[in-house]
Amino acid sequence: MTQVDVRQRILADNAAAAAALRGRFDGSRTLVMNLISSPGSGKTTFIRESVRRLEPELKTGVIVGDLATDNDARRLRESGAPVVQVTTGTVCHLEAEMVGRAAQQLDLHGLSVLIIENVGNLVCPASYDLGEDLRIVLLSVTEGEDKPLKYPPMFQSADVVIVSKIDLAAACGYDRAAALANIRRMSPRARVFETSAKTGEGLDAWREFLLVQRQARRSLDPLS
Ligand SMILES: Nc1nc2c(ncn2[C@@H]2O[C@H](COP(=O)(O)OP(=O)(O)OP(=O)(O)O)[C@@H](O)[C@H]2O)c(=O)[nH]1
Ligand SMILES: [Mg+2]
Repeated sequence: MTQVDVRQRILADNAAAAAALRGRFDGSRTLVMNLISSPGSGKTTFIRESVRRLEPELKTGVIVGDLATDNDARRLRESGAPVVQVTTGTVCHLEAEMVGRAAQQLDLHGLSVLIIENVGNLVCPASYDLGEDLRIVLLSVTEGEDKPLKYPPMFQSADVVIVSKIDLAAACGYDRAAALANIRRMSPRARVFETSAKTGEGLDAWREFLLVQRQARRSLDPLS
């Protein structure tokens, strides 16, 4: 087998595992999000603040992936949500099979929303479907406005782009118009939210969006 064959085989196996996982999520009617960004863009902080705003109306669980440590799981448990940490060792992304095993530790039927925090990386996670309903890509104002142009697969596959840390915009000379133009170009179908997990700016609009998404998820099901 060539390297290309091996990669295709791995992606095909992941696609099959993701399809099975999507079936489980459909069965429990859980709205599932896959959150992806560079290391340190603010995923864990954003999830913690999202959970605080969704509970108790929408019961939310979290699966969090990192190469090592359970630091993020410990931080997220402070929100009161059930959290499962996946440590990937040397693997730079989450795979559907890892998420499937982690999800066995959660009561999916009791969860309205499941947030998956992927490993901090703007490249590899783009190729791995996790059975999610929404792929959310975070871009913090400290990273540079050109990131959407440099990492096309990630931004092209985004359903939502979250611009994070906007409280730091002035301090780092963030060019908002340029960043939004680049996001629009690479993620034309994505909804965009400009947020700060420190000040709470933009998080009410994000919450409203999730309430609508959750309702749409439920109404697909004639039993709900
Ligand atoms: N000023 C400001 N700082 C933030 C905000 N969100 C996160 N931070 C800080 O940014 C740093 C990284 O935040 P995390 O939430 O750990 O980022 P992450 O993307 O989960 O990091 P990894 O999981 O390691 O990839 C921390 O020091 C946070 O306090 C924000 O909205 N504003
Ligand atoms: Mg994190």
